[in-house]
Amino acid sequence: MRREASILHLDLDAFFAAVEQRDKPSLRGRPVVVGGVGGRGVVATASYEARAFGARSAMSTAEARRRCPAGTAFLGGRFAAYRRTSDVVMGLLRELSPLVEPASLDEAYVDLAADDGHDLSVDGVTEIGRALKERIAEATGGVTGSVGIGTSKMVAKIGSDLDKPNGLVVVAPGQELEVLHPLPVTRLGGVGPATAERLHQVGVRTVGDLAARSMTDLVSLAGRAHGAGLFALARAEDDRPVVPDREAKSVSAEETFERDLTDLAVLGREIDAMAARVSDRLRGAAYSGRTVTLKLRRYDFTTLTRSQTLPHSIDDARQIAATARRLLAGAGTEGGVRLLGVGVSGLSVYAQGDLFAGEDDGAPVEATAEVAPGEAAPAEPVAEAPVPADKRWWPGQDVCHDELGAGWVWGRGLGRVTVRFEGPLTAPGPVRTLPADDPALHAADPPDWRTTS
Ligand code: TTP
Ligand code: MG
Repeated sequence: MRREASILHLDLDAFFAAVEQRDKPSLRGRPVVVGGVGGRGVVATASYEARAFGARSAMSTAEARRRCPAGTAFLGGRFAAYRRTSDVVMGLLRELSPLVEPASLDEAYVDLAADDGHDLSVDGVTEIGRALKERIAEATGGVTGSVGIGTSKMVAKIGSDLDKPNGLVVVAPGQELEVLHPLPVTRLGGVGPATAERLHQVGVRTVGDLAARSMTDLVSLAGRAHGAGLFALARAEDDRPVVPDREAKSVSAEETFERDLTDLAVLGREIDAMAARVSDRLRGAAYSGRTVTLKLRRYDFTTLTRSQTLPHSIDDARQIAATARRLLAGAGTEGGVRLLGVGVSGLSVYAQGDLFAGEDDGAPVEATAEVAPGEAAPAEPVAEAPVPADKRWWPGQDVCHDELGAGWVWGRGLGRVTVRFEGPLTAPGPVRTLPADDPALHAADPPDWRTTS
């Protein structure tokens, strides 16, 4: 561990939702949920206003709709806008140090010791964090971030999460255990639900409880490598360096079983859980991939991999799981399986609107934000045959109308589309309902939030 608190971790607050609120002034200060808007969609994130009602990442959108009040906006994702905002933030981090390691679109580590201009005293790094937060909010048009600074990556990351949103936590050298030990073990990276369950069963709930266990105990609970890792983390021992510009080539998850498994149904459930983890990580980094790989170690330690390349990129847990299950069925489970892994490679960055493709169940969807008095009412879905033209539009999408200007899709009924005409630099704007096949209405690029650029 370092002597100085020289590792900074930044995590933007409610990132996708914050970008939506920046670009859609009528949604500022209101509950916003970003994710799959179709019948089986999943929440990517919720604004803090929506979290107050219980909306959370990875919850089904249907559940979030039940929890959130009328007036909550449910929007699809606009990855081009998120990536552009992310690039601006990563640029600011690179001004602080040449050693910046992006961990996802909204998260990065910075090694402050790699630039000798910095005062690395506690006061010095506190000022660096404060000034950085201010510059981020200004450069992004109001997206805020939370910063943690400490002697290791683990401590910095835990710090950035301690006082969200818009937090700044500096863990002074020597104070690591005081901060760590009261926290639940699930706050440590690498303690998933299965490990947490096993730890709870033996009375380990906090990191402090974990630190009280011997290495032998932890190895018998979690296996050799994982147990040793937990032992170190509970003591705040983490000497992982900040590695600049690590570009993901694949995203994978794997699991070793305590006993060899043969039951296809049980293995199928394991695959589903791993596919969900892979999908979360892909989405967090705004990637999707075309090749799904299954890794399988048999009872006799022979290891094989099987992969399938699909015609288009995917990030959806169900599609990843379905492909991996097919690969497993092809490989066979005779004799028992000791380890399974699921990975996605051949990664590409999302195109705008791709995010939740494949989840559309054809039902009319709209952002469901309420309309202020005096504004045009949104389209009621009308009893007529669905017009394919309305499939082009999805809630939250950027559009431009030849006469009415720039705006975003507020909702689409059968054969109609409702647009709110506003942008990041305008006041909240009016909504208008148009035919979905209006030739004057076009899909558009994300608006620029900077007045000069
Ligand atoms: P997070 O940093 O985990 O979440 P957040 O920024 O929305 O909220 P906060 O950090 O304030 O708690 O993830 C960053 C973005 O990644 C998030 O805005 C949306 C996306 N994401 C998903 O698509 N699916 C997920 O399950 C999670 C957790 C995040
Ligand atoms: Mg975040």
